[in-house]
Amino acid sequence: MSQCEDAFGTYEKCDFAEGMELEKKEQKKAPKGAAPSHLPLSPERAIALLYVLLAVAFVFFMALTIVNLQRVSAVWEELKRARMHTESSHTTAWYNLSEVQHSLGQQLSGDLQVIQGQLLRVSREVENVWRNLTQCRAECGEELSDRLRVLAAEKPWLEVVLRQLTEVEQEQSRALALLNASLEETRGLSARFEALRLRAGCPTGWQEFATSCYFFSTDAKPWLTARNYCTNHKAHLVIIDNEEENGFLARHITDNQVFWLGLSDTESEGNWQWVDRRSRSFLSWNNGEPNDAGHDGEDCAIIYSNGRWNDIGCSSNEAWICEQTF
Ligand code: MFB
Ligand code: CA
Ligand code: CA
Repeated sequence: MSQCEDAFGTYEKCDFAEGMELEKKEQKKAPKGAAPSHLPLSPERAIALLYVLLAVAFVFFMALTIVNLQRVSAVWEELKRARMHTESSHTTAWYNLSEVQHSLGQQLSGDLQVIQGQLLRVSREVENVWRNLTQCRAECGEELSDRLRVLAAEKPWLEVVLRQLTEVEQEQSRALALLNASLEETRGLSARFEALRLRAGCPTGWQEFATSCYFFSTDAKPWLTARNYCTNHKAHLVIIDNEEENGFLARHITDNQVFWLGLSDTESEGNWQWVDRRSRSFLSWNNGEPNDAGHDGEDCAIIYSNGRWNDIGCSSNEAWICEQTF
């Protein structure tokens, strides 16, 4: 029987030993440390790997623990800071609260004193008023009864005055009615006068055009004298408002005639003004005029037969035109 055979001829035990024997032979052949061909790792190696894994795990665990410890200590620090901050803010808040309480207490006590003072003043005033009322009741009562006595005595006189006032009021209404009537009559009279005047037209020797009457003088005077003549005849030196009026006047002037206009710049050189001091847009100056010619200047306006105007010295003797507007 071979080494490997047992009594029953099985090869079981022998197989293992044989395997081991084979293994050892293999082992001897294989390089040092290499795993047996049919096992993944040798037990030594597996243990070593285990140890290494354990070590790595331990190191990792330690690293994690350290990191967590650091975080915990950081959080702890933060908590400590927060607690300190909270405590300091509580202290501050508590201090502020006590300050506010103190100032409110002072303010309230101050206000209380003021209100007490005002209440005292009001109560004194009420007392005075009450005293005056009581006193007045006595005096006013007497005064009122005196006044009533006086009024009773004056009543007849007041009734007379009242009657007179009523009569005066009636008189006033009658006077008003008369005034209205006379106003109406005056209106009627002025309308009739107007109609008469329209029918009568312009005064004798005056020319009518549009809504005016015009007087063309036959003699010659300085500008101021001519102006006064027109004023004395309820008129004014002619004022020309438009081309039609200017043309009407020119048609009543012969070639060698000129007439004063109610236009001058005596007051302010270059500012030509009509005698009614109202500004107008219509102008009919001759070419190059007004030129204020000569040593003494020219401040009064004349009109030629062609309807053109010129400025000449106001002291010159010229004919003039008066205008009466109705
Ligand atoms: C001038 C005129 C002036 C005098 C002079 C005789 O015109 O501007 O007012 O009338 O003539 C050229
Ligand atoms: Ca002038
Ligand atoms: Ca001139």
